[in-house]
Amino acid sequence: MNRLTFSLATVLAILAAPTFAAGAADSISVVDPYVRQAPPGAMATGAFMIIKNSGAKDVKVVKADNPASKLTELHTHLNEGGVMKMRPVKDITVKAKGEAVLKPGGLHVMLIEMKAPMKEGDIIPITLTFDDGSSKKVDVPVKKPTAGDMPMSGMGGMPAGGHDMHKH
Ligand SMILES: [Cu+2]
Repeated sequence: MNRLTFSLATVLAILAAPTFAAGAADSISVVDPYVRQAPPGAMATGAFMIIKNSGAKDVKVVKADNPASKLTELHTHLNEGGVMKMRPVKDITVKAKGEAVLKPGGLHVMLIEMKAPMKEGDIIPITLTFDDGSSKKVDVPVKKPTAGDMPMSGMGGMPAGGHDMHKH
């Protein structure tokens, strides 16, 4: 009997799930998303996109998730004493009727500990969760980095060993 009750609750929870998708996610659209193809052996890479908010209220992205890496974090780059460093951020605000730009050298979604090598054209589904609990799945294509994409000068000749986390 307990098991039946539990199962019923589970089914109801699943049925109810689409209700939670309504909300902030409805006013959010994502433009030009891409994951930068990680160099061979790199442990981590970044995902970039423009997140637009057509709603009348600010929306915060509080979490990102994806099945291709063990960890997914929201990051930004900060200039600390002339050195660009990545730092996790608690959330990313998308202003009402505005947008948040995730780009190399700035805010990004960090994919840490890739489970498998990625190649150009792979699609990585990234789920963004917003502060009201609603969420949106974005299919993000993998792109090769281009020269103009590299935000940090002077990094090109450095060996990757131990510095993967700081490479983008
Ligand atoms: Cu990062």
